[in-house]
Amino acid sequence: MTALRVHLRQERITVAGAACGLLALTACSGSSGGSPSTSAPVSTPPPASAAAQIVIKDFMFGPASLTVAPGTVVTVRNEDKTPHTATATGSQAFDTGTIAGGKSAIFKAPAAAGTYDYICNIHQYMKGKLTVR
Ligand SMILES: [Cu+2]
Repeated sequence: MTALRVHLRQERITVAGAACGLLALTACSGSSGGSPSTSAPVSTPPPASAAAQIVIKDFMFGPASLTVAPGTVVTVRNEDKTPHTATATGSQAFDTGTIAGGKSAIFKAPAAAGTYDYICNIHQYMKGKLTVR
């Protein structure tokens, strides 16, 4: 009656959906009955939106407006020769510090949903917007 069991399991997986990956491997992968595919400490592979990038080029942030999930690690790449920063205004929710020309820095998006304006501290007319939701 393995077929029936597999069938039931598939239904469960379908219902469990995304939660499946978060729960321990036992819930999802123990079906083959034999060799427990251990390894892989559950470091929860991040969802697709968990990495984001801002590129600074010609004294502009690109994209000028970026939406990310809370806590997303955002890489800021400076493709200019001039140093820049990506610094949240007001809230001071994040700040890359000075990024030398050709270098990158990262910051973590705030945990709180909202819209965060940021600027380059060195060239304060450079403006960007980070939306967290
Ligand atoms: Cu700048």
